[in-house]
Amino acid sequence: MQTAPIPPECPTVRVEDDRTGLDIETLKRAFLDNLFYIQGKFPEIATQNDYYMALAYTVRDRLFRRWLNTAETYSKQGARTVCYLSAEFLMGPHLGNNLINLGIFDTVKQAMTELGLDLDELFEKEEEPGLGNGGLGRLAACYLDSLASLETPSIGYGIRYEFGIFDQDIKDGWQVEVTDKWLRFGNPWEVARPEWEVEVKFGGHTQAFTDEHGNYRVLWVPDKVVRGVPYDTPISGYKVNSCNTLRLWAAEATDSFDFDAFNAGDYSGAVFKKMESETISKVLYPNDNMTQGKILRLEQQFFFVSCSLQDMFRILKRQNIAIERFHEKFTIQLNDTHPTIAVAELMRLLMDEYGMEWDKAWSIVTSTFAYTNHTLLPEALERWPISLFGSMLPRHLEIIYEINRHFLDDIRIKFPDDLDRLSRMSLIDESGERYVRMAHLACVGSHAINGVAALHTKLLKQDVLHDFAEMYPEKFVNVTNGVTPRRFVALSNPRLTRLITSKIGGNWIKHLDDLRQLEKYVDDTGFCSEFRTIKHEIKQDLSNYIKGLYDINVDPNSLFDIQSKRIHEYKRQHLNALHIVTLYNRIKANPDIDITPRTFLFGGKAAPGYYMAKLIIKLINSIADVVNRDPDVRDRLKVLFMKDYSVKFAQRVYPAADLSEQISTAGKEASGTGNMKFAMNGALTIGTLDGANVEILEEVGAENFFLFGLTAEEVSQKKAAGYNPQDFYSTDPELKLVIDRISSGFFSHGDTELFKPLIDDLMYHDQYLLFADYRSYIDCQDRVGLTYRDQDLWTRMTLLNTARTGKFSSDRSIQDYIDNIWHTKPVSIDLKEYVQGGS
Ligand code: 4GP
Repeated sequence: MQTAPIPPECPTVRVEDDRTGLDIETLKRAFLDNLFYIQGKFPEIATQNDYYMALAYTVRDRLFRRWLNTAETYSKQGARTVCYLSAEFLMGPHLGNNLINLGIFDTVKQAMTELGLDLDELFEKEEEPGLGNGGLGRLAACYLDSLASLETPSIGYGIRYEFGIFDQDIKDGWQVEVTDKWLRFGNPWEVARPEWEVEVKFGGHTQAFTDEHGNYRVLWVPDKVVRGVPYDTPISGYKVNSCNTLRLWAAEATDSFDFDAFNAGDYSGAVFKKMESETISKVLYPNDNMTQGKILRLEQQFFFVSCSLQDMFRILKRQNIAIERFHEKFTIQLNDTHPTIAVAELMRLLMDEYGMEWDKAWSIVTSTFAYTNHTLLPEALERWPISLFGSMLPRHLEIIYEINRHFLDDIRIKFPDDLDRLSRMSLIDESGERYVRMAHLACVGSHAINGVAALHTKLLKQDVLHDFAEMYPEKFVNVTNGVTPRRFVALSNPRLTRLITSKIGGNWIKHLDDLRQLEKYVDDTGFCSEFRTIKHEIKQDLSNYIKGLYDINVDPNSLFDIQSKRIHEYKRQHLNALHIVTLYNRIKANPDIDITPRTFLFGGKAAPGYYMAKLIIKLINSIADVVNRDPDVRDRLKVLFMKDYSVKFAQRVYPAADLSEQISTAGKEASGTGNMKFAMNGALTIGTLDGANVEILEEVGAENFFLFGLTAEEVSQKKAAGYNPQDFYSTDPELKLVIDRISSGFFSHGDTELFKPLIDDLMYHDQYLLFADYRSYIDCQDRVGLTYRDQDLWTRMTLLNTARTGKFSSDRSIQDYIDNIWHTKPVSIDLKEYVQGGS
């Protein structure tokens, strides 16, 4: 690559110490400098937002040196790189996390204090980039943190949605969606790189021709071209110099104005074209574990995939690496099927743009991709109607047909005369209207396929991808999810972090297995009492916060029973609600009953089009209205739906929990990651044998876990045998009373219609087996209540939970991906001085 020569008269420019220094005085000076020169303010007239921005730039400066060093080193070494393709990255606020990773949290806090500012207040000012829905997007963010911390060259590729996940308001108990304008005050963490923009084609038709060597070639003549502009965000690693990149693509019109139309007086026509192109990256689809099948969604997927692959070719070129070595340079992880069109797009680029023949291209493609499945729910399996697909991506449809032709031949050879199998496995669903099956394309085009917890991978092989497991047993691996202890312990829970570090040193933040050393303090009453005191203080903080937001008193001495995650029937927030009503009924029957005081906290968003999920929110709020006001309850029960759950808010919630509700129907939750965050922070889990709960139980020990409910196998058997929820309703008087109370309008001002859809669904279908698990759940909750009364025992159990969650660090997950799928090597980065110009 050509670099511009530096004129000889140019003076030597050192990268200033004020932009790199980590001591308190330098940080203060740099902060005031940024306030003045970037925000254009001095302290007397600066707002809290100005201060936040000035601090963000101060921290960003410190990252830049590491970022450029890292890029330069990777580039020089041509290092093998993980490309993590994901339609979602739910990053959470950057500031605190970067302070932790740079090891300057305490210094910066002190610097701010000396300037009369409160770091926690500045944190509150950060608009978090909510570019994801839930588990899948947050996992991608944890993985970027671990990739950098493990010094692994990597790029996260995704979409820079202008509007991320909606803000949630609650009005009259119902969820109301509000547009998320996260970019309103600017984003100090990103850098636009318009010089690396690419063009993405859509629609049109294809033309076959013979090239000058007599080879059959195909030309795609699109009818629309959109530009993708990359925005880069530095991703720091924990106490290493590595700083990787998250590259998000924004869509822009090729010419922001159609001047012909403009000159002809058609101003709005000219602007329309621009608007239409930019729609592609406008908004995140707000569904979790569900597809909506909208044309714009497929456009988004193809848009960011094509941009990212073209970017990889640019990198290859710059590093002088032959196209034939694409798969040696890059390993691409497909985060669910959302980026799966990459299989066809890489084929197209290799063949149509670089003239490679089919077999060679196919071998590169299948050596490059690996696919992670995140859900077993049928409504989440992506398939696109052929007609829609073909009109948007005509060349890709041809390529998919050709992949399918080869694939069906392979099946015929391995399983002769099995027509059923052919139609089950085909990339094209031909049972009615014809569809492209994206999961099948992902399986065929990848060399590795993984589920996200042991049980999930087993069920994938048994059910959803059974045929593929028979066809390609060697492709299947399990990689159990993990979460980053930097954000979810060190940053979220500084008190616990200090206590642990005072006993076992600070290495555990990087090597989470070291937490095992805490086990030796389990009989140390001094330590246990500190552990307990800390939990109490954090609960007090959350109570104060809640009081400020909702004007509700919650007692930090009560058991904090928390369920925070997306609202979904399979996650069974309504089972939790049935438990609350059960306790309430017991109090109504006997107001003097001796029960353990509890605070029930819920958090989570419902997809805007998911009626049942929204009704569950309304039900929780309606129960809260009655229970919180009833004098018979005497504050022994408190129920609160915390609105607008976000990463920022989650960081307050995990450390304050006593009990973590992980109560999905067995066989439905692929893994869960909230379950891990709660357990690390010393909450006990009440849960089914589902997803990663199984492994959490294995690690922490059955005696430190509240297990209930049917197993995945029992669930299937029950359904196969003809499950009738009314058998449970009519034989369990407590259940009957709960359902009758809700149906009678007791929680809805006498309105018997409001919750009817929910109740009828439970009475006549109960797809997620709430009634079948009700008794076991209630009995288990009774054990929880009793155990909580023995605070010594409870603390011992929570301590052992924290001590035994080392396995659930995302560092372990990433190491598994590296060892079993990516085969990358760490590249350590030496920090060097930047001196430019001069002689
Ligand atoms: C989620 C799964 O529901 C959750 O169990 C898992 O922990 C998470 O992915 C990360 O693997 N799936 C989705 C989705 O978010 O949209 O399919």
